[in-house]
Amino acid sequence: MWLIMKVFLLQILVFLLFGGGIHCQASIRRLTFVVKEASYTRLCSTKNMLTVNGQFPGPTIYAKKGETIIVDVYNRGKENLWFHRHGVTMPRYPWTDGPEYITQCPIQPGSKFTQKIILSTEEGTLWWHAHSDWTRATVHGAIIIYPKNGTKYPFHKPNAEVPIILGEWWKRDVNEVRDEGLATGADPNSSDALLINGQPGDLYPCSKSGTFKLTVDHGKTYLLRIINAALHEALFFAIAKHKMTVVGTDGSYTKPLTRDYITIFPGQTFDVLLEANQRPDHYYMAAITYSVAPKYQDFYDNTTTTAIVQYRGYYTPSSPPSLPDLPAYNDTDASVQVMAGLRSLADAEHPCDVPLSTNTNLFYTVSMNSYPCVNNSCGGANGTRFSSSINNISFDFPTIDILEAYYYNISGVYGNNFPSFPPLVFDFTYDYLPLVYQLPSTGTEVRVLEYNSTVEIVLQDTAVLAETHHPMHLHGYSFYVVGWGFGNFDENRDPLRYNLVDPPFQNTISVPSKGWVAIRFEASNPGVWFLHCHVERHLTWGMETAFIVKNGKHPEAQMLPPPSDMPPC
Ligand SMILES: *[C@@H]1O[C@H](CO)[C@@H](O)[C@H](O)[C@H]1NC(C)=O
Ligand SMILES: *[C@@H]1O[C@H](CO)[C@@H](O)[C@H](O)[C@H]1NC(C)=O
Ligand SMILES: *[C@@H]1O[C@H](CO)[C@@H](O)[C@H](O)[C@H]1NC(C)=O
Ligand SMILES: *[C@@H]1O[C@H](CO)[C@@H](O)[C@H](O)[C@H]1NC(C)=O
Ligand SMILES: *[C@@H]1O[C@H](CO)[C@@H](O)[C@H](O)[C@H]1NC(C)=O
Ligand SMILES: *[C@@H]1O[C@H](CO)[C@@H](O)[C@H](O)[C@H]1NC(C)=O
Ligand SMILES: *[C@@H]1O[C@H](CO)[C@@H](O)[C@H](O)[C@H]1NC(C)=O
Ligand SMILES: *[C@@H]1O[C@H](CO)[C@@H](O)[C@H](O)[C@H]1NC(C)=O
Ligand SMILES: *[C@@H]1O[C@H](CO)[C@@H](O)[C@H](O)[C@H]1NC(C)=O
Ligand SMILES: [Cu+2]
Repeated sequence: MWLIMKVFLLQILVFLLFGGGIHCQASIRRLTFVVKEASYTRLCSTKNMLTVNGQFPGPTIYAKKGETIIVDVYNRGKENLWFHRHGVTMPRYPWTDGPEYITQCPIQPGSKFTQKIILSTEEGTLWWHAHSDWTRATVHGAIIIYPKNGTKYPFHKPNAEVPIILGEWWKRDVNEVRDEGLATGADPNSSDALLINGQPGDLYPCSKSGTFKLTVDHGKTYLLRIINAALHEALFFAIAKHKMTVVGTDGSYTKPLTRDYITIFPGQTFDVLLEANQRPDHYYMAAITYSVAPKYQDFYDNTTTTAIVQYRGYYTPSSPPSLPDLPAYNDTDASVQVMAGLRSLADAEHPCDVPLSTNTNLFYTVSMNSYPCVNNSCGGANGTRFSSSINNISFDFPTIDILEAYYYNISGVYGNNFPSFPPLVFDFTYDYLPLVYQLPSTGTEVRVLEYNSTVEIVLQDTAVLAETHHPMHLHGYSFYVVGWGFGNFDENRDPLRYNLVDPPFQNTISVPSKGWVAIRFEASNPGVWFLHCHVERHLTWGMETAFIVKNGKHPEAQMLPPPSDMPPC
């Protein structure tokens, strides 16, 4: 009786000290992110740009599996701001997930907002980035999630760990580049450089002194935590004379996969082991764009970014260091080689819970589109204006976020009729589609999912206007990638070849150019969750929608209440 009393009193004390919901957690880590302009020089020119705490790339967040971290965000910039922790599923708490007008209204200049990072099953590498305009070009950083105390990596502990953040650099302000594209209807200018850890590297003017260097000891193993934070470009990445072994992706472990190069699409992360087992020397690691350079869209960044892997010791380094062999920029077969080999670990400690059957089957086409312009006067394909869509709907952002509209029953903000099937069925990947298919409709439509429904989404690229790859990212969930292929999805034949044993568990998957992917998840995280292409200009043009996942019956299957400091709309 006494003991029960004491426990009860202790619980009251804990409640008073830490508030409800946070039980017995000794200390919650709190970080401060001050968003402000800072001046940076690259490629012989200087510009002001938004940063977090004046750092570029931004600060790395270190955490352990299952931890909750609180970030106080101060917006000292001139623009509205949103923050997203890419790949953190935020169980039952979509409130601070981040995408503009989907889960919250902006953090206005001069204001402060507290964001929770609620980690649950994620382990490995994820990242955070701004989710507004194109500011994520400079406002991003790594999230590194270590195993819990008492558990280990499912591979030999590396001697050191290194974030490798890939990005893009424009000499101009990125939002000016975006605005110019929107004004003319054209493809916005491609970046002036690709970056490794914020630096273009030796092959660009005025860049040699800043080149990122990784110093290694012969015989040791390094865990590279590679993030593609580029706005638009899918990247081939390799290290001269060294192989890489992929052991994780998107915050989830994989069976080891050894490759000469990897393809990493915008939004994805790869954990890769590098063995320093070559002759002591200097070697380049390098990244180039993978682009199918579709008709009408020949803008892509064709430059090469490099960093140096430098062995410690006494030797005469080769000059210049050797460059790795990378596939041709347009080698689509090469672009799917990692995806083709990726398997989740699927062992006792890291089980694979792929739904073996599904009760909600969705088929979403992802397309490039165009709007006509008077006298063909726009800068896009054939004088039109570029657009893009999912199931022929180009998404229109509301002015009140969908989550609050849903939670507070505000009508007229969104519709819940997002089609589960394209309105028109045709040979999606045929080269000579009628021009009338290029015009999309517009709308703010979402799809409502019952709590705990088992969902399959087949994402199908089309050749409407122009085929290309689309790295699709889902918020609130990781999903199992059960199948993919080129051409049109065949509902009779293709499901027979699904991997329902050890499919990879990802949050961003690239729909191959003129191909499809099938993903599965169980809708057990109630809330409003964004689905979008992570090629930033495609997002700007409308390639997105959202899911509303309903509450379950049980209180533990329901959304938590909003924080008291939600930014006003
Ligand atoms: C985990 O281990 C670290 C260092 O070994 C220690 O500081 C920390 O208190 C431990 N955390 C828990 C929850 O046991
Ligand atoms: C885009 O590129 C064109 C051609 O190089 C140039 O004239 C224009 O100023 C650029 N615009 C921006 C915003 O960088
Ligand atoms: C890269 O593109 C630019 C302009 O689009 C072109 O002038 C240049 O020749 C290209 N470089 C390579 C190596 O293909
Ligand atoms: C790749 O581009 C080269 C020229 O840059 C072209 O000759 C080749 O046909 C292209 N390959 C594919 C698969 O499109
Ligand atoms: C379109 O072209 C016609 C014929 O050249 C011209 O008369 C008309 O003013 C143009 N319209 C616009 C909006 O530029
Ligand atoms: C471009 O416009 C011309 C003339 O209107 C038309 O013949 C051609 O098919 C169009 N091509 C595309 C891909 O829109
Ligand atoms: C919204 O409507 C639902 C059912 O119509 C109701 O249960 C809920 O209490 C309403 N919420 C608010 C905040 O009005
Ligand atoms: C998309 O919607 C527009 C407008 O309703 C329609 O004209 C067009 O044919 C549709 N295209 C496809 C491929 O469904
Ligand atoms: C949801 O599904 C899981 C596993 O499939 C099950 O354990 C759980 O009881 C279900 N919850 C509800 C509320 O149906
Ligand atoms: Cu896309």
